[in-house]
Amino acid sequence: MEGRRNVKVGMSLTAWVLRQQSLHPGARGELSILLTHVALAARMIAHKVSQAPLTGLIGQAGNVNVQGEEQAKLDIVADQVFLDAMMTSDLVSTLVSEEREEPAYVSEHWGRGHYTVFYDPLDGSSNIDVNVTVGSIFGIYRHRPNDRGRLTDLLRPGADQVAAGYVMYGASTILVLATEDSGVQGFTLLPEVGEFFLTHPDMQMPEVGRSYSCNESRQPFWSDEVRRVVARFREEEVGGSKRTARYVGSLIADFHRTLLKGGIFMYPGEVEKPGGKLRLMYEAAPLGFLAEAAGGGAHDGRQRILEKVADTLHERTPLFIGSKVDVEEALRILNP
Ligand code: AHM
Ligand code: MG
Repeated sequence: MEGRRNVKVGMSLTAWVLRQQSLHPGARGELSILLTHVALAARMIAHKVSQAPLTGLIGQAGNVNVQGEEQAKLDIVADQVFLDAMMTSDLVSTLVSEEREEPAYVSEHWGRGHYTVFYDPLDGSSNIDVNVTVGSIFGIYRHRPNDRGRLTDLLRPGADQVAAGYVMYGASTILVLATEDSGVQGFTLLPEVGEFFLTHPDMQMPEVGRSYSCNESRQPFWSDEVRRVVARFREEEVGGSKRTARYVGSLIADFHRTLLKGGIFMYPGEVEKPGGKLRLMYEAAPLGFLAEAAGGGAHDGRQRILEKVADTLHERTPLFIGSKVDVEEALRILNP
């Protein structure tokens, strides 16, 4: 594919972004600049996460966010860091964060920047206190000519994203991203140098995997179809051996493993909560964009994640994401 030419392990993120831009004659470089601001936010949040036990950033802030969930101190810090990094790019008119009920930055600057960014600044933040991997997730949309920042302008299908990705704050800090034609590329941060370097070029999800990933304690709340899906993955063999269960409870850690090793991650809807837990615009859609770009699949059980159009900014969606064959198998059981 055009955008993947000359991708070399070890090249810096900055060089990769410039290389991508050079493959698109006529590009104004705006998305390139925006991606370098995402990387800046990633480096700053990585630093805050790694120092959190030393700087008093462990624990809850005492507030409840729009989801009705308690905010960790680092949720608030990461949200502000991400917001500042986007605002200083001067390229974004609208920001929608998991931590903010309303879109930010619309009225002052609408029309000046050509992009809307949806983001979850620190997903899985309940894991911070026990030093387990957390992540930031983002999805970027370029405005259409008649967009004015109305709700309907913001709520577009994930297939419209021009770039999406995540940052994983784990043993290493890894930024995984894809643009429309770049393929999925993974960069690892060298903190002493302050730069990301390409370590995972052209990531492809294995067609089938050996693990399944879901919170099985939710079983009493599932429909019979969802129970059958999970039972199938629990019991069937792949390549002569049984699948194994893997669930960190931190979406980026579970997705990253699925991207590298294959398998399926599921957060299904429940009988009383048909939308499940995860949010479409800043969790499922960016990861769906990456999964499909890596040859995998992402579905809510009835519809491709990338085709879904939300009615509200913080809408939830069931999610079945991972290896193509495994997602298709889940769909066959859900839709007999
Ligand atoms: P958050 O956005 O409030 O951090 O919640 C999302 C997290 C995901 O990281 C993870 O996949 C899921 O919630 C785990 O939920 P559960 O504890 O129900 O298994
Ligand atoms: Mg989240």
